[in-house]
Amino acid sequence: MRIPTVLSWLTYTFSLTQGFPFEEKRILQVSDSKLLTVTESQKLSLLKRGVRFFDVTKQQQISNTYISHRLDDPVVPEYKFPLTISHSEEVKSLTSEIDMKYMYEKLADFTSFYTRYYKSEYGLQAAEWLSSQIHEIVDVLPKDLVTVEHFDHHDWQQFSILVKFKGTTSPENIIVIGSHLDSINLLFPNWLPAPGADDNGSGTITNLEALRLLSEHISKTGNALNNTIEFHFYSAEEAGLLGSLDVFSSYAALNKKVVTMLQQDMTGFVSDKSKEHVGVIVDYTDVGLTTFIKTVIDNYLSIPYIETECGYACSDHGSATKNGYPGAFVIESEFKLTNKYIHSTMDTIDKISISHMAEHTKIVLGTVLELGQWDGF
Ligand SMILES: *[C@@H]1O[C@H](CO)[C@@H](O)[C@H](O)[C@H]1NC(C)=O
Ligand SMILES: CC(=O)N[C@H]1CO[C@H](CO)[C@@H](O)[C@@H]1O
Ligand SMILES: [Zn+2]
Repeated sequence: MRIPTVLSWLTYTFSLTQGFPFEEKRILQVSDSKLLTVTESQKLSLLKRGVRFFDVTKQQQISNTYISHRLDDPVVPEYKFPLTISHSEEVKSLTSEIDMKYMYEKLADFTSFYTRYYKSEYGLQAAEWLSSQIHEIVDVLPKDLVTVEHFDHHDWQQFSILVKFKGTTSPENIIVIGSHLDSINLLFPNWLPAPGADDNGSGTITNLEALRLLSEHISKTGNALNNTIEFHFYSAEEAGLLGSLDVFSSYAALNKKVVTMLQQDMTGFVSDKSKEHVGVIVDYTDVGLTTFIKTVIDNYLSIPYIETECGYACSDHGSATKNGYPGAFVIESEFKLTNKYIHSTMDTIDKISISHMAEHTKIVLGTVLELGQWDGF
C-alpha cells in the first residue's frame, strides 16, 4: 500500500474544494519540487495548519512568459568565510553599549499597532513608524555614507525598508541583515489584533538596535566598512515570504552579489532561563556561513547555541537562498521550545526577554563587523 504524503493529500483536498469562484488564485511553492495553485482563503487555511511556502505567484507570472513552471533555483556559490574572529575589541566595545531600555521602549511602540498585517492600513502605518525611527538613527550620518529606501511592492501598500551602507573598498560584496516588519493574526487577519511582539517584532527591534550601534560606530570612525552592509525590514513575510522574495528576485535580476543573508525572526522568548540558549538553524541554510555564525556566537555571546531545524521556507533567509544567495538564521531557541503564542492576540511584550534579544543583537554586530571587513569574498 502506498502511504499518501501530506502534500498529495493537500493537493487532493484542494482539487475537491475550489474555494470562492471569484477569488484570486495564488501559486505556492511548498517544497523544492512542488507547486500548488490555491485561492486566498485556501492559502490562509494552509498557514493555519502550519504549512510553510513561498508565494511565487508574481515570479511565476513573470517567468511563465519565458518558460513554464520554472522550479530550478540558481545554485548558491560557496564563498570563503573567516574561520576565526579578528575584530574582537571593536565588537566588544560596541556590544557593551547595547541599550535594553531603548529596545524595550521601541518594542512597546512597535507592538502597539493594532496589527501589522501587510494588507491593512495599520500595517502601512507600522512601516511608516519604523521608517521614521530608522531615519532618526541614520540621518546624523553624512548622506554619502548611508541611504534609506522604501521598496514598493505594487500589489500591496506596506513597503519594505532597505538601509544601505555602501562599502568603501568592495561595495559589490553585499552583507544583508534581515527581519520582517509585518505580523498576522491567523484566525481573522483582517479583523483581529496581532501585536506580534515575538513574531516578529523582536527580530525587527534586535536589528534596529544593531543598526543604531553600527551608525554610531561609523559616525565615530568617519568611514563605512569595506563591504556593503544592508539592513532589510521586509513586508509580508507571513503571507509566504512575499516581501523578501520580491526584494531578492529584483537583486538577482540586477546581478547583485549578496555574500551573506542573516535573518532575525523571533529573538525574545526564553522557555527555561536556567538553560538559556539560541537556536542555529541547520536546514535550508548555507553551511559555510552557518559555521561562521557559530564562531560569532562562541566568541561574543554569554549563552551557547543548539543546532535546530525549522523546515522549508520558514523565514526570509529562504528567499535569499532561492535566488542564489547564502542564508543563515538564528532563532530564540531550539525550535520545539519557541514561543507558542505567535500569530495570535497573545503574542505580547510581557512574554519577551529583552536581554535575550540583546544576545541576538550581539550576533548581528559580530557578523557585521567581522564580515564587513573580510576580504575573502
Ligand atoms: C578596508 O578598509 C580600510 C579602511 O578604509 C583600509 O585601510 C583597508 O585597506 C581596506 N581593506 C581592504 C582589503 O581593502
Ligand atoms: C521561522 C520562524 O520561526 N519564524 C517565526 C516568524 O515567522 C514565521 C512565519 O510565520 C514563523 O514560522 C515563525 O513563527
Ligand atoms: Zn509568523
